[in-house]
Parts: sequence; C-alpha cells; structure tokens
Amino acid sequence: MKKFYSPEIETASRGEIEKIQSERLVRQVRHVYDNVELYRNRMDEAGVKPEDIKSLDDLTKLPFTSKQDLRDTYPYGMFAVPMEDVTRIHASSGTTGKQIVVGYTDNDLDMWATCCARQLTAVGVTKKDKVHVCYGYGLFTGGLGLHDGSHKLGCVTIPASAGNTARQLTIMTDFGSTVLGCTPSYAMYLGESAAKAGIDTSKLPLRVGIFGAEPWTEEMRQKIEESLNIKAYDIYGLTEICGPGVAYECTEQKGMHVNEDYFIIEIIDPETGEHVKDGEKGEIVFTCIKKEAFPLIRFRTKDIGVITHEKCSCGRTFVRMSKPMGRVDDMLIVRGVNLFPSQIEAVLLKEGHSPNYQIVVDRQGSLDQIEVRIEMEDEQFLDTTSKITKTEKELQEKFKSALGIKPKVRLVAPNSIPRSEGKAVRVVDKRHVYGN
Ligand code: DLL
Repeated sequence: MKKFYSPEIETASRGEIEKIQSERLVRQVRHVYDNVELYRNRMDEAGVKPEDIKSLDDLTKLPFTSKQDLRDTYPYGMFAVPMEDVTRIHASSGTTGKQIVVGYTDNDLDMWATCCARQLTAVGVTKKDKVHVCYGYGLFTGGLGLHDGSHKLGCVTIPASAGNTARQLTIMTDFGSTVLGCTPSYAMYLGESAAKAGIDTSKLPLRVGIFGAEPWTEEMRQKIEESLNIKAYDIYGLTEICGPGVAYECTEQKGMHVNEDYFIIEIIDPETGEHVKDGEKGEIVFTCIKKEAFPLIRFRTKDIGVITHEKCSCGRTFVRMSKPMGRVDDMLIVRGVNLFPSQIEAVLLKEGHSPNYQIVVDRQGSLDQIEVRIEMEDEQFLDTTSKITKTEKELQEKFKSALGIKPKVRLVAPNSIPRSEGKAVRVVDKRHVYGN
C-alpha cells in the first residue's frame, strides 16, 4: 500500500522544505505585488519591495492580510490573474452579506487535488476505495475539494453531496462506500440514523471517515467511530487558503500535517503579531506560496492552535498543527455554516429590536440547535402572548432570509439577559466543541 502520495516532498528534510518555501515565496511576492493592488499598496506603505524578500527569513517583513481585506475587495479584487485564466470559483460557507469569493486556475485545482489526495493516502485510502463524499457540493469547498482529491487518487468517487440522510444510508449500504467524508456532526447523525434504521454498521465495508470543516472533540470522535464502526480522521482547511487539504491527520493521529510545499504556516501572538514558539498557542496564519489565482500572503485565520516541527513517526516531515483550539473572534460554526454574532445583531437592529441579546447554541443528539434570546422593551413586554409569538415568528423568518439558518427566537423579559462588566457575552455555546 502506498504510504505517501508525494514521498519526495512529504518526507523531505527541513532544509529541503525551507529551500522550496523560500524559492516559492520570492516568486509569489513578486506575483502579488505586480498583480494585486491591495498588496502593492500595503507593501509600499510598509516600505517593502519584492526584491527585499529573498528567503523565508524575510516573511515577517510582509504585512498581514485579514478577512476584512477580502470583504473590502469583494468579489474579485484579490484575484492575481486575468479572469480568463480562472476556471473555478468557490465562496465561504457564510451565507450572508459579502461572502469571501475565491478563484482557482487549472494549476490551482490540480494542486488542491494533490493536497486532498495526500490526505486520503495518509489515512490508508487507495484507488481500491469508494469515497462517499457528503460534504456539500456547490460554492462550499468541502464537496468538490474532496471529490477532486479522490478522483486524482483514482478512487471510485461517490458525489452524494449533503443531506437526505435516508438516501445517504442507502448509498452507503448498497454502493458499498469504504470512505466517508462529511462534517463530524453529520457523521454523528448518520451513525444515530443508521442505528435507528436497524443497520448493523459492523457489516458494512465502510472503514474510514475524513471529517472536518468545524470543531469537534475526542468524545465525538469516539462516538462516531463506535456508531459507524470506522476509524475517524481530522482534516482542516478554509475557503481562503484552498478548502479541505490544508492540513490532515495521518494514521498516527498526533496532529495534522500542513502541506508545507504549498502553504507556510505561522503561529502568532494575536495582540503583537510576533511569532510564538513551537508548542505555544497563538493565531494560525497562512501564506499560499504556489497558488496563482488567489494567493493570500500572511492571512490571519483567527483560528487558535499550536504547531510542532518534531518529526512524526509516520515518516512525514511536514510540520503538524493541533486541532483548532478556539477562535480569536466570535465566529460560530452551526451546521456547517459560519456565523458571526454581529450578523444576528444587524438583523435585530434593522428590525428595531433591543441590542440586548444572547445566542445559545446547543446540540440535541447530533444536531446543532441555535436559539436567539432578545430582550423586549418595556412596552413590548405588555403585549399579548399571541402578539409576542407572532413577532418571534417574523424575526425567525428575517433571520432565515438574512443568514440562511432558522434559529429559534425567544423574546425575553426586559433586563433578564445577564450584563457583563467587560465584553457582553453574546454567545453561550453549550456544545463545548473545542473540548473546553
Ligand atoms: O470548512 C473547508 C473544509 C471543508 C475543511 C471540508 C475541512 C473539510 P470554511 O467554510 O471557510 O472552510 O471554514 C473554515 O472552519 O477557519 C476553522 O475555524 C473551521 N474548521 C475547518 N476544519 C476544521 C477542523 C472549510 N478540522 C473554518 N477542526 C476554519 C476545527 C475546523 N475547525
């Protein structure tokens, strides 16, 4: 069985990896300076010219990029190639306002497929496997990303996409899926649904799961492994960098290997922007050194994690990152959709409601439930129950059309949401998805 998809690079020495990174970084900085106005302006403001970047050691001279930069240049302002060279567009899983729009050239798609093929190979998947992809297809990167990786590896690719659980179970059973890719919460739901449907998963050929796109705990891993009778692996990625395939677990399961010939990872102190040491927590930052259409430089992910350069017993030399341990901002991921409290707040204010609100996220069985509690104004508190219920329903519809998800809405008594002395506690996440 093939242990590595790209053995030369996956097991290269640190010196070799850094040499490749240096060469590619130098080329990439020139590319973005010449082709992306935002980078040219930022570098000019910082007094850095492309020729100042001679190796990896000069990386920290470059300014950071933020999600706000991508919003400000929506939709195509960060594209670094002419549109005629772009062959695919994806967008972030947030459904509201300005999404993050990313582009790929043919070479980018090929590189991305390689990333996903490496990740599949790292957990023992071969061309003899049937890869059941039930990440969503469409603008979300999960479906097509894993699909292309599976295709590149030569597996039988089953493009089931997300949803319709009964049908997923039929496909899994009748088509004989051996590998499953979906969000961990959906994998839990599939496991529960299989049990309810009386399916004995120990009799199915399914053996491996590749789960990511949202935080999940070791407890969830255990539950999934038991209910689906598989080995469950973690994969990490984000739309801005390429989608799935940025980092992945190997069979040793001691962190996720970052595809370092394509992406440079840094861990910074979110306050100072300075590097922290291996093993110390900080914000994860990526630089894309090979992408052509949408190559971000020092992109601040807002995910918190740690890295280690210690060699892994699997033989891979790529640096390993931990599971994300939290966020620098307050982004929530609910049923695979990225959501910011500020988006909820914007709807409330637009509809003339009180800005005193709280979002409570919980998991019932394996399904995320979200409830928005909003304080009534004094005069509203005197409304009849039926009027209050009507207002709650109306707000629910407003959330649905603005955010794409339909939370439970509860109008609560004035002054009943606890006040905080520091930052308001907008989110109560009872799922403890980061294991804390
Ligand atoms: O979730 C890409 C992806 C698809 C990754 C399929 C893995 C599998 P976005 O929708 O842009 O992209 O969301 C990215 O999700 O910044 C993390 O906060 C979170 N995230 C992704 N993978 C993991 C993971 C895709 N394995 C955001 N564990 C990231 C915890 C994850 N959080």
